[in-house]
Amino acid sequence: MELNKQNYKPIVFSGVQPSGVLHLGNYLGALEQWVQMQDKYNCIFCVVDYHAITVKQEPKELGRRILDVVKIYLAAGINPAKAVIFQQSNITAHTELAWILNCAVARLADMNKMTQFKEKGGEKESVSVGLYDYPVLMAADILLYNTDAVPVGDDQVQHVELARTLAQRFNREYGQVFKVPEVAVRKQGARIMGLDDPSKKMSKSANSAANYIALTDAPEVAAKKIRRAVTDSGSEIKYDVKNKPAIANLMTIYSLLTGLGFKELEKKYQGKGPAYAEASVGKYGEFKKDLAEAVKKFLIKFQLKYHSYSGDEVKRILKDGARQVRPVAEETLKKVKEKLGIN
Ligand code: AQP
Repeated sequence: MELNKQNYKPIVFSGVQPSGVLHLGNYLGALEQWVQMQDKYNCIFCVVDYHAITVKQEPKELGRRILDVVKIYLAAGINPAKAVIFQQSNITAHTELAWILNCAVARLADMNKMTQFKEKGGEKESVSVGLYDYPVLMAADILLYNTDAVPVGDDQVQHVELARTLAQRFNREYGQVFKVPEVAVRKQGARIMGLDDPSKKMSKSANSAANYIALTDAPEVAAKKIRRAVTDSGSEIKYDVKNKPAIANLMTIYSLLTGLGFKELEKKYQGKGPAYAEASVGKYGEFKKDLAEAVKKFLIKFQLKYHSYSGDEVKRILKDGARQVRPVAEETLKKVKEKLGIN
């Protein structure tokens, strides 16, 4: 795709950190939505490597992971002929604008409200300043491209709201430059929970691999994770987030992978639990077995595509993506600098 050369379509921007193995939560919460959007919008999808280095990364691993994230985008169905894919650190305007926003409009009072920082870094002794500041870099990522909508999972909504606040504040205090973006969150799948603990989101940086289904997990390993996933008391398949959070989470995954609605799933598994609900063996057994199969089927197809891309192909895509987005980013940065009197 050639950005901005076609008839005008609203601009969609989003990204993923190459900070670990991407999981089903990333796919169902973000990537699947991106794929659906690429026909209707001018889509820009970034590999946000500067975000990944807010926590320590192994340099050799990081280089490989950047390419792996692109392969995941492609396997998910992002088509470089329709959407731009690029690497954040290839466009220097991101860090320049982040610094400007830090100084001109971001305030400690804004940053101290960010719940993800409290969850990820708040308790640790050695936490980078970057981790604290990364929502401002994310705001810069979004605002550089005159973004209309940012499709993200639930955990990123607060950060997109910060981007809106910073854009509005800049426009008010220095003059109109930024478009104020909307957040786009899926009704279902916006927060896939951990398989080992349904009170916490599925996360790349979880302590145990039992928390997530990595998109690169061997299908049989993934099936085993589903079979061993934590469930709730009782044996009824019912979508009830409050009283049956683990089953509701598994039903969400099942529904999104197969297209079956919650009511259909409830009906399908009605009366299929064991006679003695307390017995742990076989509890929710049939439901889990079928879900494990659905996950396996999804991964086999996904990974077939994932392994079909070469490193050189991915590098070409990133290079071409950077070529397309650079002029847009530089133009926005120029306007910002003019407003500040530093151009
Ligand atoms: N559990 C989830 N359910 C739904 N969506 C999710 N996302 C992340 N976890 C879930 C969405 O995936 C996109 C990319 O995420 P990211 O790379 O920015 O990382 P993150 O949001 O910090 O979450 P991760 O992937 O689990 O990483 P860690 O462990 O580092 O926190 C985003 O749109 C995100 O909302």
